[in-house]
Amino acid sequence: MKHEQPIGIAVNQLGYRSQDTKIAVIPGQGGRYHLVDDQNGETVWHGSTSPAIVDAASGQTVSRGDFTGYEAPGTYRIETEDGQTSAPFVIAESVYEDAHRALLKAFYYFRCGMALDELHAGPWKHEACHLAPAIVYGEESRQVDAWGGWHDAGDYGKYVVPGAKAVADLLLAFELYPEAFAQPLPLPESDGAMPDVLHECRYELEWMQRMQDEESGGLFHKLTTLQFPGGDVMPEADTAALYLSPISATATGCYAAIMAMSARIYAPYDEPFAASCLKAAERAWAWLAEHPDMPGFRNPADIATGEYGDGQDADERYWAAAELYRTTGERRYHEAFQALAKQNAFGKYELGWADMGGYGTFAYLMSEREEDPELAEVLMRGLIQRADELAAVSERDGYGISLHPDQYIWGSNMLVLNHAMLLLIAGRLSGTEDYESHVHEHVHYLFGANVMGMSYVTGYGAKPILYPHHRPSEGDGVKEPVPGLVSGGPNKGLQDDYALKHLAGKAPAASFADVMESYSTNEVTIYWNSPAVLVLSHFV
Ligand code: G3I
Ligand code: 9MR
Ligand code: ZN
Repeated sequence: MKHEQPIGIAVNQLGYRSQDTKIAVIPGQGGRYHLVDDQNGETVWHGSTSPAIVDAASGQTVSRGDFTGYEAPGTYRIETEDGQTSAPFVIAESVYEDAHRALLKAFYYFRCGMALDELHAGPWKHEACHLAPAIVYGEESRQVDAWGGWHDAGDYGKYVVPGAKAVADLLLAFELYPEAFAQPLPLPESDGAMPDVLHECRYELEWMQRMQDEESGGLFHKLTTLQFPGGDVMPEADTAALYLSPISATATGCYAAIMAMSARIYAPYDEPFAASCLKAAERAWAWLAEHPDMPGFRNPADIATGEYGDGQDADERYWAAAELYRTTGERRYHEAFQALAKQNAFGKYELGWADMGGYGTFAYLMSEREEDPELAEVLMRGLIQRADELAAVSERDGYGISLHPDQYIWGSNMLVLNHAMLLLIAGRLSGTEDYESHVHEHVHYLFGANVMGMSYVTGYGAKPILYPHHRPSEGDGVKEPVPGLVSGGPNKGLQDDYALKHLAGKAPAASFADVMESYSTNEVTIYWNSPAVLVLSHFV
């Protein structure tokens, strides 16, 4: 069992790109500090920190040393006059290439239903898993073969809603930054024609298509065993019966959205697949129209796996309408979008698995159809307002990020990355660079400039997390965890036994433990990786 080390000067452990914002977070009152060449100990630059502040999320007194002005490549450390020294870090032209590839490659490691071979998985290879057809819950004699897709997380469940968020981030990343995906990963499917990010997403999208009920067009909410398997069970050893949980409107809504988005993005590469996506989206939309008032999904009494419950499906419908409109230009989808946009019951700028309105807003704003400039204007203004709010919180935060203390919840790193994503897209759509430095600090936080002094990505940084809640990493007999996985991060909610016992009383941003047992702080998921891929795409 591992505990945090005493925390020193926090830096981005991957290093800093020459032109980026560079801020070291220094415990204590601050004062003069030096940037020292790590090889020869010579001071290359010195400065004075900002006045110390009490960081609301950690309760620590910290000051900030801004050495953005120093750009020369090399390996350095920060030293203060009261004797503190940071870990060494680089300044270089590029620092994120390997991490970006690993964050994307992680999706291959999450694959279900095929053997991961040594050529592509190295020591983390394993046999094929979860190939048995699934029993339709409540119709025990009916089975559906929904093999494939990605495992959700440290468990082996496959859930439509978080899968849609993950694919949305990856496809958006590709739409916004195609050049970031020019190199092969490689994957078994790499063909030099279609970028690997699209191959990887297709693996999940084809699974989702198997999750669409042939009879009604609605989406089974999830495919899981009844209970979670033990913490070190490899996927191929998890052979309990698989069940399809009942159809939900949230799953069907975000499926319609992601399929419509895919129809557009895959069209230049694979016309038949794109056509199958559009057909799937239209069928799901028809189901939604026939089911205007669905109760939110709840786990059936004897299914204990992840619920992804969500009583609000208007945001998923809003996203679906936006994507269907953007892809087809059909008036009926535009009208549906206009009507849903009038509702105030859901957020238009949220990018989580429960609240997906932000994807609808992005799709509408990125569409070139311009049929309702007034609505586009309102949505754009709201986006800028949200970005300004996030920037203002970041300005006051000791570590330069946009989370309020009460936002250190389960998967807080997703919020960090979603916010960075929103800042990037708001900047891009409004043509301002005002948010850029805040985005840098969110990335620096992920890779070590945080209260724990840890990189929250396995395998990356001088002090990366080592014991994620991830069954293959626990069960495979390989010392190092599967690389490129984003940990959930600090969660003040104390929602597992380890956290209850060991983290009570800690500040929100310090409510984290790099131990396997702590699934509510240190699990990994596809939808915590996906916004990291998008954000890093901006930097490669
Ligand atoms: O939204 C409320 C917020 O209003 C409130 O202030 C805050 C205070 O605690 O809680 C917020 O809700 C939290 C919610 O996540 C936010 O998304 C809940 O407390 C918290 O319990 C909930 O956690 C979810 C967790 O499952 C338990 O249901 C995580 O988001 C979700 O990522 C996680 O997903 C699990 C799957 O079930 C199974 N597979 C692994 C996966 C990752 O751990
Ligand atoms: O491993 C499970 C993890 O993927 C989930 O996020 C988490 C919450 O639903 O539950 C974990 O499983 C734990 C179960 O809920 C309680 N017993 C211990 C399990 C961890 O091995
Ligand atoms: Zn599997």
